[in-house]
Amino acid sequence: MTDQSGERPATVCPRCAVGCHLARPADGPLADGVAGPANPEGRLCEQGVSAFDGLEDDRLTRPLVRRNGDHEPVAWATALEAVAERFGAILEADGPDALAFLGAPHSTTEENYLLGKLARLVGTNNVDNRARLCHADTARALSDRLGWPATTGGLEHLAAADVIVVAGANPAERQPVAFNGFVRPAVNDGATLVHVDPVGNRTTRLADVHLAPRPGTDALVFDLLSAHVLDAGGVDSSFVAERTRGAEAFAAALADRDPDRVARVAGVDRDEVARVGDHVAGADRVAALVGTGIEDDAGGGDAAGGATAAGTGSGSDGAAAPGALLDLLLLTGNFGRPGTGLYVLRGLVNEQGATDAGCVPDRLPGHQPVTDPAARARVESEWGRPPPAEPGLTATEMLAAFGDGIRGALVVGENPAVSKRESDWVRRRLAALDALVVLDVAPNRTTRHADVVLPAAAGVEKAGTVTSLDRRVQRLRPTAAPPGEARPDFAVLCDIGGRLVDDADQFAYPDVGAAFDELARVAPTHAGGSDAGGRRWPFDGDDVLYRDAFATADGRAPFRTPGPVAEPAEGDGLRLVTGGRTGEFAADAAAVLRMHPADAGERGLAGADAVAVAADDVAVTATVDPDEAVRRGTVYLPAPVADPLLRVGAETVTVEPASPAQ
Ligand SMILES: Nc1nc2c(c(=O)[nH]1)N[C@H]1C(S)=C(S)[C@@H](COP(=O)(O)OP(=O)(O)OC[C@H]3O[C@@H](n4cnc5c(=O)[nH]c(N)nc54)[C@H](O)[C@@H]3O)O[C@H]1N2
Ligand SMILES: Nc1nc2c(c(=O)[nH]1)N[C@H]1C(S)=C(S)[C@@H](COP(=O)(O)OP(=O)(O)OC[C@H]3O[C@@H](n4cnc5c(=O)[nH]c(N)nc54)[C@H](O)[C@@H]3O)O[C@H]1N2
Ligand code: SF4
Ligand SMILES: [Mo]
Repeated sequence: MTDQSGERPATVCPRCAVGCHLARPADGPLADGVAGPANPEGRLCEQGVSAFDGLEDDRLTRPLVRRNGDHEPVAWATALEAVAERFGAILEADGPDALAFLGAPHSTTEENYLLGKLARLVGTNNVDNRARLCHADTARALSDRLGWPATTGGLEHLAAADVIVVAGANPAERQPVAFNGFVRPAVNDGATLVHVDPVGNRTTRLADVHLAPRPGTDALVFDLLSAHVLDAGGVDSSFVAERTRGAEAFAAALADRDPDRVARVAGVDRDEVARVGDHVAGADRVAALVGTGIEDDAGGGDAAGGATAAGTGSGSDGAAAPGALLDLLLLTGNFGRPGTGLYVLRGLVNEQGATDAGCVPDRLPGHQPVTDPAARARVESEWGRPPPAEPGLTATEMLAAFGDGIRGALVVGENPAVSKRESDWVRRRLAALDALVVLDVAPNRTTRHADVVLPAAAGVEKAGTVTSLDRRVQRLRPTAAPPGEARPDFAVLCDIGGRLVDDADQFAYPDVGAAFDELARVAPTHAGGSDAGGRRWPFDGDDVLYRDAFATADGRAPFRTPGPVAEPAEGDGLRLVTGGRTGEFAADAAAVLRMHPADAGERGLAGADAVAVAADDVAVTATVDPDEAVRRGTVYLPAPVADPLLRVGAETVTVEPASPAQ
């Protein structure tokens, strides 16, 4: 894999989980696209072409240790000794569960595997990766009901779809190469695109139908579609009989609902839902693509699942919307064939791989429960000792326990001081630790709190594998040496492991490939994968999951039993919806407030008017963009602009002309 001239090694774009191939620019700042499975014509999006831009600026180039309040550059050996000493003292005084390991959706699968192994050999399951939470509800619905928390088919299979439903996502802007390379051609070829989003966006422009439900009511919309399919005779009866469980109870629960009332609660037009239902019932193949918008915490206050002291990592009934979408696909037999199934539009480059590798508190590598005796035995035969049997804390729970039950943390490639919504609270938690060790490519607000800062190589400077949003395991190749003394996370984690665990040989790998081979021996996802470059897991299966059976105990997928329909809580003000990302690495976004022209008119507002968008005593200013694609009663701000509102948990906002005097 090289660029066209055959000279510069190509690697995988570090910017998102589509997995395009690219090479370092020959001259100038812009990366060269290289043909790969996700970008067969070598196309890149704006983010991808800038993947090398600024990479040399503002990097961590030397290990730092805090002495008398200030960070001092030290030799690697000194820094690593400091890590061993501080974590060693915590282990001795408070035991292994007083440590937290936070990784690493930017890091390779092998690096995440090492982080999980390190935590477990130290003696704790307190290991998690933050980005996992972006799609937590969808992943949970998939693993609970179908078997694997992952996209069921390949991007190229979308060519076979007759109907594509995009819900709570904006792939035209967030995963542009996948959208333009696979969704757009399918639609141009006649597939029907349905966009479910309270706010229209660039994805909507290609859609045949736009359903704009009240935020948070997607489950009701998908259930309405299922009810329509049941009425219209669109059920795939043999699929339902042979491959599922609980269809009768599901149908009975839907039959108990008054569809007019459900449509009113969801704020959708029944006839329009019926039209979409007819498309779905009449199609041979339906695929659904979902993003962060159908997660339980999407919409207003906490769009990216911020940390709260209560801990929101698990246990809620949040998977209603993805669950209802699965029901619709099951009812219509839309799994196990190309052009069907559920696609999780994952964000960060290796969100999928970090989870696959076991960088999660309740799962060993390959999504095996930490409580499963066979999985525990497989791991023990490689690691020399069994992992702890009780699931550990989620990232959110760990943060809440910082300075309390948790005394020390190793943070790999995460920036919780920014990426958690309640950042002031998070900063206090970080400051309350006895020992914070941060391994990162660049200084950020989290490194400021660290006792030890370790400089990491960036994605384009290292080897290993990452897994795309459609389960493709792809090799990274170093395109340049890391600056200064920065080293790949892999090497650093080996050094830390060698100092922290009793059996130092467990972290003596000749190369990254040896760790991949070990992962392939313990993780069913990666079994048979020593020659994995470019294939999808499971390597011993085929590209489309669940051709003949689901990966559940009896091979069947259960329907859920829908509960009663609650009336929407009608608060005052306009419902705030945001999209995109904030944080130190987010692109600049224009401060434009999109709102329905009627909502603008009621407030005496016209296009380009300056307004204050406020909740509690927090306000941001923006200019009005009247837009009929925005659901009435809802307003849309880019997340970077909405950040101050999101931080106070605003779900609804008031919009008033900005008073120039202030
Ligand atoms: N250019 C660029 N691309 C990126 C990123 C980036 O920062 N910049 N980040 C990457 C990352 S980490 C991620 S996680 C992905 C995110 O990718 P997406 O999930 O596609 O991101 P958003 O643009 O936030 O889209 C969420 C959509 O959900 C809608 N929404 C809000 N509430 C609801 C609801 O209740 N129901 C429904 N149906 N929709 C709702 C919003 O209006 C919005 O259009 O993007 C990745 N790609
Ligand atoms: N306030 C707010 N919170 C958010 C979001 C938001 O938009 N606003 N978005 C949410 C979403 S969608 C996501 S995915 C998460 C992202 O949350 P985070 O993963 O915490 O945030 P990032 O800024 O993507 O990256 C964190 C760090 O990884 C480092 N890094 C990059 N590559 C490597 C590497 O190879 N090795 C190491 N060691 N470090 C590396 C970067 O320098 C950066 O400091 O945040 C969520 N939370
Ligand atoms: S779509 Fe994603 S992987 Fe492809 S070039 Fe853009 S940011 Fe990179
Ligand atoms: Mo994300």
